[in-house]
Amino acid sequence: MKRHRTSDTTHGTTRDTSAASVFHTSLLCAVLFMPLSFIACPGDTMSSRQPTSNAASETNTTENNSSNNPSAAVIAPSNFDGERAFAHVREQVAIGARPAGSPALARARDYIIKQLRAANLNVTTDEFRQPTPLGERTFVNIIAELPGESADQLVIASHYDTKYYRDMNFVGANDGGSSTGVLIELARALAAQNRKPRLTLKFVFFDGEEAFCENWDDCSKPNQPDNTYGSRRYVRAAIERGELGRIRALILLDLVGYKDLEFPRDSNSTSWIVDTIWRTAAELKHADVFVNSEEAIDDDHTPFLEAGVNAVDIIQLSSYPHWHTAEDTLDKISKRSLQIVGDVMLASIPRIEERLATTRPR
Ligand code: 1BN
Ligand code: ZN
Repeated sequence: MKRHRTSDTTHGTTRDTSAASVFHTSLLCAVLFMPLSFIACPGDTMSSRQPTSNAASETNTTENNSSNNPSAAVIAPSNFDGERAFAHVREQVAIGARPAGSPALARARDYIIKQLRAANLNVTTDEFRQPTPLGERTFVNIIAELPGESADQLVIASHYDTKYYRDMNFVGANDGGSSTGVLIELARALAAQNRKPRLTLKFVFFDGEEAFCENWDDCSKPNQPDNTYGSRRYVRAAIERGELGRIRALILLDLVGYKDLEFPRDSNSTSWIVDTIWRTAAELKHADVFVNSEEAIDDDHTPFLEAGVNAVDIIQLSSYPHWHTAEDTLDKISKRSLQIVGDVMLASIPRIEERLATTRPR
């Protein structure tokens, strides 16, 4: 595994975010002032944080297509609720350690599926067996679908397993829990919006991201890594169905809830997607979180990249001091961090869809 840091930044100040109530006010205002959508709604933190120069700066870049659709440059109010996301993380952590194949992971799965169905999403599971260094194991990916104007897919994903340790109670509040909580809430928020997505959104909860052996590659063999079991299965199944070309991009979330949130750019990820997300984060005044240092990360996006699919990993690894320790517990997670990630994702997804919908698939 290759990782390096090239620069550091400082952390920003805290800010109150009560997104749900803001969203209701914003929605009412947005409806009333729809024809005058450049007017910021009172109390609408998203609109009031939106610089008026966004449209101009976006149309001047090569990697966006907002010149075809000027409204794509406008960031809609966020209906992502960090409190709900945090409650999902708490429920996952309360289940305890959730390694692949365990009864605890089956309970976590039941919880996730129940939440997704309550959000009116079509939910399916894909169960499969694979050899592992500990013998053959059963894995189950969870897939929720929000149909779009096109059958082409944008996959938004997290792993929901936690790393297996023989002698450690590893509950993975940040590593497994945080991204699962954000993804459940993102799915709810997007399904609750009136807008039909341009692309079909697949919310995928990968099983078996974690290695069974101590380190990521300790027990990997050629063509048989001891990690990324669920994501490799997802890509393999799409290839076998002749549907790989339908997967236009993957947005992967991993370790997204730390109180001192800071994401480097992953240099393995598709650069225009990284640029789109980082620029959107800066417009939302989160440049202190989405920083300009670089790391090269191997994760569930790797099988997608290897298959030629655009992919990005939003991950805080080297600056998370509790990674793969018994201290990766709920007290390390903040609602505000979950809110930031949710807000940036909700604002970035339409821009990524826009670019994909107006460019030719492979
Ligand atoms: C992420 C969270 N990963 C494991 N848990 C993947 C990874 C492993 C990334 C080792 C870098 C190094
Ligand atoms: Zn891990």
